[in-house]
Amino acid sequence: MVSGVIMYCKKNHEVAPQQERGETMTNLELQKMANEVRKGIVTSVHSAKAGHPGGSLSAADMFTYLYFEEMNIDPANPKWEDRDRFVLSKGHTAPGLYSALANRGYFPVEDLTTLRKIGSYLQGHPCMQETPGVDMSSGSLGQGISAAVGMALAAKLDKKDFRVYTLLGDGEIQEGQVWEASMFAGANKLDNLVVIVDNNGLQIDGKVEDVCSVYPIDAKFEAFNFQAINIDGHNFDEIRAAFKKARETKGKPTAIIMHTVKGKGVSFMEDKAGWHGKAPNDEEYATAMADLDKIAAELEKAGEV
Ligand SMILES: Cc1ncc(C[n+]2csc(CCOP(=O)(O)OP(=O)(O)O)c2C)c(N)n1
Ligand SMILES: [Mg+2]
Repeated sequence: MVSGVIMYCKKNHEVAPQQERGETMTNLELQKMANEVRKGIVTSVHSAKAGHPGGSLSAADMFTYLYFEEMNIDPANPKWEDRDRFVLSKGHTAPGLYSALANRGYFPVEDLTTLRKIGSYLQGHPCMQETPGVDMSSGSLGQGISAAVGMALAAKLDKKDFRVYTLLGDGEIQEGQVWEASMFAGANKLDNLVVIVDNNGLQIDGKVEDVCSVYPIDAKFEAFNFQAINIDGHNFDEIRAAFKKARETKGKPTAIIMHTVKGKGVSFMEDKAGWHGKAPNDEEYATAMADLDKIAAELEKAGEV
């Protein structure tokens, strides 16, 4: 099992597209990989001395599932015409996307420490011209979902089978553009589109319900003619089942509302709005990595039982 995970990490560009692999990773392997993705997030943000760890860590399990199990992609051919597309609408959580892409073999994991540095292809927000595997530039909240809807419509018009996934923050869905895009997706029956909302409950200034409540999220998407599915975003069984249901549902797009913990995996960052956009100092970095090493050891032990 472990060697399988290491293969994903180390052998860049040697993993077959998802369609050829089928469901290949166990929950334990996914958990181990998500923990590696979290290490990459913490390491890159620490190295940059800036960036957004909280919302990257809450979505780490989702990034892992998308890139290692769900999407039909080929790291050796990032521009493959028929690949599934992913748009990180909450672009500030680029460290999460970059860590998943690096671990999946799009570029070396070692390059994560160049995050936000001058001349690096890993800028603070995703740039499709610079970074292999990034399908859409993003960062201005609310806009990514519109691009994703356009891609899903293009697939339909071109009679292509690829699917489109987009990840939004729960604070982000306060943007009006999100609902304009959703109305269009529902009206056009874009069943090749999955909108994922990272419902970690926090935005920059505190709780989403205190700043401007976004609840209920599922009923809002249903009103826009989506299928809405609520899941625990840290549970791979629930993630797997939601995507299966989305793939099987015809005639409407799916919204997956995943309940998560902002900062998940790093004890002192969990559920703290203060870790939305702040880098750990050297001491905090050591604690964060110790937390993640502990989780890795527990997962290793679980595999031996
Ligand atoms: C249009 C726009 N307004 C403001 C910002 C600045 N900004 C970056 S992240 C953020 C909060 C986002 O919160 P949420 O969507 O909940 O993200 P998460 O909790 O997943 O990090 C804001 C206001 C932005 N990037 N774009
Ligand atoms: Mg949030």
